[in-house]
Amino acid sequence: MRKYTADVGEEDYGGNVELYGWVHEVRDLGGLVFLILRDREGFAQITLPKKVVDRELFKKARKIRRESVIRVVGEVKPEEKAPNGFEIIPQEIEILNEADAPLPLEVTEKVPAELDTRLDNRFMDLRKPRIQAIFRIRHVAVQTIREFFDRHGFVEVHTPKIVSTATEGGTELFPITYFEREAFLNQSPQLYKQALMAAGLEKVLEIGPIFRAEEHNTVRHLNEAISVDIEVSFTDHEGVMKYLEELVKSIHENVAERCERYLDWIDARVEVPETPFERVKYDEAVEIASRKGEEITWGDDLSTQALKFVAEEFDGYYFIVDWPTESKPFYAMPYEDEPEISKTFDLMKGWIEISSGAQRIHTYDLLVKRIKEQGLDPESFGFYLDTFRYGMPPHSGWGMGLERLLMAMLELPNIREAVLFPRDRQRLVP
Ligand code: ATP
Ligand code: AMO
Repeated sequence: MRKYTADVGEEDYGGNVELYGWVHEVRDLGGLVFLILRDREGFAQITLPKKVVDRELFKKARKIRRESVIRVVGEVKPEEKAPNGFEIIPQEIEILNEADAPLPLEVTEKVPAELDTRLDNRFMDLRKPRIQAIFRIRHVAVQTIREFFDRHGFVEVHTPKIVSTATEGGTELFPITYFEREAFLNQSPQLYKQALMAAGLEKVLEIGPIFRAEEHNTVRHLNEAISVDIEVSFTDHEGVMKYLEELVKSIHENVAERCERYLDWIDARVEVPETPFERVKYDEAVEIASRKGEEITWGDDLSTQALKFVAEEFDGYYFIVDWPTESKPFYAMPYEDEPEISKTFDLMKGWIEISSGAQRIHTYDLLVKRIKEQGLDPESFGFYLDTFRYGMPPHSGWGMGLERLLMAMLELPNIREAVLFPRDRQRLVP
């Protein structure tokens, strides 16, 4: 019977199983050869005592090169000294594809490798259980996001990634050639998800790529990331913050529950955060950071150092709310009675921003005014502005970097660890 290594158990003792995988290790002790077979779910020891197994099979096994792909059929026997308490005495070993030698990267991790070397040989790097685990967990996180919003009546959408305008001030755009015209890779589905509020979809979810021409090389910036975006009509920023904190909690719960094996592989423990998350006002954050010696001009974005000072005061996830209107994009809604402050929030874990969002301006005149105040040209927002003229409901939303969340939840030292094939300032291949 075909099985994954992790599914072989006591019920198989004495019977035959069929396994497919890679040759992780070959240990030749003369009269005894061990092959360690690795598949998607773990390891199995294939034991070949010279006196017991077929002679040809024994000769074949000791010559198999590491990382070759094999199929094994054999009898399962309990064996205390083997990885999962069992070994397989093979009747058949079929080499489906022999690997070349030497290997470009050591999958057994007996030799440590730099991140760059690992990423250059990412397909090999991903064979390591503790690396692959991140993507098994990522899958569960994405499933949870879909389940969560489906349960809450959201419609999952896909908006264009080739666009004509910027949406987020601050970060740069990647220009592309679109036939005779210049176009850009989208930085955020912002304008489209708002347009869908005018379209009457009311609650939308998008999980898709965002592209940002960040020049700098940091552990938390990618040039291509996956953003989880929502937009919701007839609610304010508090309304969408509730979705955000309940979602983050739900992702932690599901990962803790469904990913035990993968968490073991990376030696991580996931603690489910309690909701509601603490709300810290921007003014309070400024006060904390100033007290600790960081110079801040009211109205500016918080520097990395300022955020590090603030992070010392808060455990786990917390929101920084009520940012100065001038520090946020043009679409953020100012408070009616205090327009220099906006109905905005960033979700933080430590000093890293996980998500940001806001209640949006939904009236045409105020939006045009804010676009101009930010030094932008309303002309270039034609299609977007039209959606505000013929019945735009009040609405709010946020965007969350999926890799940022994984980085926070799994305490990854570098955001690149959460991406299969990361794009950064230096890296375009593989
Ligand atoms: P966003 O998604 O809004 O870009 P972010 O977490 O990437 O969120 P930034 O606005 O890019 O945040 O940067 C947050 C803070 O970190 C800013 O104060 C910025 O000056 C600082 N920062 C940006 N790049 C670097 C860098 N390479 N090294 C140190 N600090 C940086
Ligand atoms: P913002 O620009 O803050 O907001 O982006 C939202 C979230 O996306 C993630 N993110 C990144 N992750 C990795 N590398 C990057 N270079 C990168 N840039 C952003 C972060 C960030 O919190 N339109 C608004 C969202 C909204 O208001 O709905 C926006 O794009 O996790």
